[in-house]
Amino acid sequence: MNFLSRNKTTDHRILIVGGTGTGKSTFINQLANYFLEGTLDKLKIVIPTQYHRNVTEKKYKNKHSEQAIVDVTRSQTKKCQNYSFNEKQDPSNKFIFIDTPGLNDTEGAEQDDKNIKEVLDLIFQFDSLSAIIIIANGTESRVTSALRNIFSRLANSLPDDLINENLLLVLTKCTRGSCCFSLEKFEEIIARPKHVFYMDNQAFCTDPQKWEDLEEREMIQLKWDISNRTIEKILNSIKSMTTTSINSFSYMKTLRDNIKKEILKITQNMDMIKKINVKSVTIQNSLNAIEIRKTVFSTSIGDYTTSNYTTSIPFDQLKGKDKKAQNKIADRQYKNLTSEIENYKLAIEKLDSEIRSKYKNINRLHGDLHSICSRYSLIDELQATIENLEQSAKNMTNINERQKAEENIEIFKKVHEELSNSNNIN
Ligand SMILES: Nc1nc2c(ncn2[C@@H]2O[C@H](COP(=O)(O)OP(=O)(O)O)[C@@H](O)[C@H]2O)c(=O)[nH]1
Ligand SMILES: [Mg+2]
Repeated sequence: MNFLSRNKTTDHRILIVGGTGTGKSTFINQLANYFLEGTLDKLKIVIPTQYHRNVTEKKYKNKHSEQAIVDVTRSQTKKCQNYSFNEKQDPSNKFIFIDTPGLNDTEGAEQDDKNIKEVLDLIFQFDSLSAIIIIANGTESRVTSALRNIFSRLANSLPDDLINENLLLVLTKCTRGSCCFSLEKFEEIIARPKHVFYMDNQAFCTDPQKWEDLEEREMIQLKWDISNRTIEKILNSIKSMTTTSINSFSYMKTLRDNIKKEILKITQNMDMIKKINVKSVTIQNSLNAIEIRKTVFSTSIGDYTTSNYTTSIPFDQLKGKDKKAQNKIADRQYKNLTSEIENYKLAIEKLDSEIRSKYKNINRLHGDLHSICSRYSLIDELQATIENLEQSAKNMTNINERQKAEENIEIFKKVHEELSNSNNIN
């Protein structure tokens, strides 16, 4: 079955991802100037920056949510924002760029998860995606852990075809000559991009007052022209790419959701089994007590202080017929409890067999998912879930709540172990 039906479309949706501070917003400003024909004397600003705090284009006002314009170490984009532009030569060609929140930043894993969810939820609303542009700082040689993190989280949820065929890498703050980014490492750790581009979008990053210096201005103008030519190349390469239909995303989402449901059911069953086991132990204790009582009755030398009677008269002082009655009561209780235990055993067996079939389902679903997205790792996802649960358990002050959370973690660890041992899943 081919889930990845590919359509030609004039709406090109391009996801822009990258670590915080790599230059995503600046790249979008440069794009805006390409489409809206901005010049150094009349810059078009769609996302405010340190030197250009006002959005010049009405259409894009209030879109941005840049929080701390001067503080580049903080993630400045909280929500995904779309910036759509029509091609100058052929306005029926629409490019929709999606600026994503900078991930793995100062706000920790939980915020990253929210951000990734935000990105994926947004993608699922479209009907297609044309390309993913990874923006990385070309002056850094290594692949940052931020990029590695974002990518692995995203690639977990995106079809291989999209990553293998529609990935572009834009290295910012550099030219091809001055770039020290290791492409080899990028390919090794992330993926092989279809094309690599180099940009130094300095017009947005330097104080315009300094452009009064003629040489400085010349240099900025040169970089500006090169950036525009690079954008043209980027757009051409996007146009030449086939678009991945969103059907494959939603199918993947369904598979993932079903896996989650099965795991939830397993954990609920395991929790139930645990509770039944606790009850069984109590009943087994009562059974043992009755057993002792029955021995007492059968030897007839019972000591009422150690046995449980339904009468307060010591057993050896009871009349024959009362002894018989007591014996009968004990027998009845014994039978009831034995059948109760039997029922619990059956209930556990049923829950157990349900668990086994859920594991089988997970294996099957995982196989289907893996054939579309080889980077998907259920084990890693479970591990992350466990770490998140552990983190929140640590912050719990209520002892009961904490104990409940710890029991829950134990259960997830068991599921993790069981699935790690499954050949299909690794
Ligand atoms: N020299 C230079 N600086 C850049 C470039 N792109 C971004 N910057 C600077 O890098 C910082 C972060 O850029 P920004 O676009 O906000 O990054 P984002 O967090 O990925 O959106 C800002 O100070 C920018 O001025 C570039 O191409 N060249
Ligand atoms: Mg930004």
